[in-house]
Amino acid sequence: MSWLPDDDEGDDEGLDESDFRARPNPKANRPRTKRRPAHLDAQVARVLGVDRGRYAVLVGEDGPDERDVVATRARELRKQPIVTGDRVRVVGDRTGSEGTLARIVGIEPRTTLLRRSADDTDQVERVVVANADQMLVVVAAADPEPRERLVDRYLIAALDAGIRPLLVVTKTDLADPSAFLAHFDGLDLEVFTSGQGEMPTERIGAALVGRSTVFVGHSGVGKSTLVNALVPSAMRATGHVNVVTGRGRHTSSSTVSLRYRGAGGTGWVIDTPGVRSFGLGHVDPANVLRAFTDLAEAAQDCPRGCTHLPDAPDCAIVEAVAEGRLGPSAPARLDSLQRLLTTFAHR
Ligand SMILES: Nc1nc2c(ncn2[C@@H]2O[C@H](COP(=O)(O)OP(=O)(O)OP(=O)(O)O)[C@@H](O)[C@H]2O)c(=O)[nH]1
Ligand SMILES: [Mg+2]
Repeated sequence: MSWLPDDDEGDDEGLDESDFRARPNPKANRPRTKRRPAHLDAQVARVLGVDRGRYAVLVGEDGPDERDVVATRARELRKQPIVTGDRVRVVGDRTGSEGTLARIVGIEPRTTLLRRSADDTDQVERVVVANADQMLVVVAAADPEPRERLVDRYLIAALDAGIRPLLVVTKTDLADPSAFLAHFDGLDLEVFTSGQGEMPTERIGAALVGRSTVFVGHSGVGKSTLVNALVPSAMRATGHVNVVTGRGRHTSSSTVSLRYRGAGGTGWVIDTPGVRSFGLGHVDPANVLRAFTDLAEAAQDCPRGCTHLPDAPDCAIVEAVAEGRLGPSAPARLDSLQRLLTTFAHR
């Protein structure tokens, strides 16, 4: 008999009489956790996607027996989010044959966790993706109109999570993105431009090698279109943008991880659904500052509680930049930092 039910959805409905009889302490609320098997034969797998309690996982990655397996989650993990990009321990039937289900019994420690909240005051975080080390922020030059504050939000979330941001402006066949891009001059940010018939798949592909890159952006900006160009087997559905509202149709409804295979090597691409808002309720602004290494160092001489904004009294960063101590590119970087902090403060 298995100690754990196959399905994660029920709470205690999986218990039967024999479970109760076997309880060492009938009054204990959670006796079963004590009897949890060690799962010595568990295998580490990569979560590729999640759909209504079922997880598509990749077992034996890069080995001769690499295969896609469908898994459920063990009951003891039912309160923990398991998301695309997670590395999990699986037991049970891992053949991947039609109709079989393996079971996830543990989550490996995460290197990064990209989170968002529904809105900025909401402390409840939703985990978007685990273990990504890059974020490609996708924004359209037009249709839908680009909004720098939304890009700022993604950048803040990335810097907070310790994820390296990249930016791509799509639909350059529809509008010239130069004025929009000027906003991001002061950031250490690799920028790509893409248009119909001239997608920079090789350049973007080179940036994907050896990394796990999550594609984020409003609905309709062309995330899935890019993913399909980079991973031809992906066949992600793409949708039209409503001509009246200028909004996308939320074509992609789930987050999936796909393998990029390019001339220079392989990487992971994670396509996400466009979201209307990317709340920053959980972000610590200190992490944003930390991403601007030299400015963060200067900030050590700031008064306690310094906001580093232009009107902050005795801000050591502002002074160091004004005195030219941080080099010629520092003013632009300070502008960017202040913009991000302002976006954050007014959230
Ligand atoms: N003109 C033009 N249209 C593009 C370009 N890239 C994508 N599109 C179109 O934009 C529409 C939306 O593209 P998708 O790839 O579905 O956008 P998405 O970001 O995945 O949207 P969601 O899945 O809803 O979040 C489709 O009709 C694409 O053909 C481009 O460079 N130029
Ligand atoms: Mg999509």
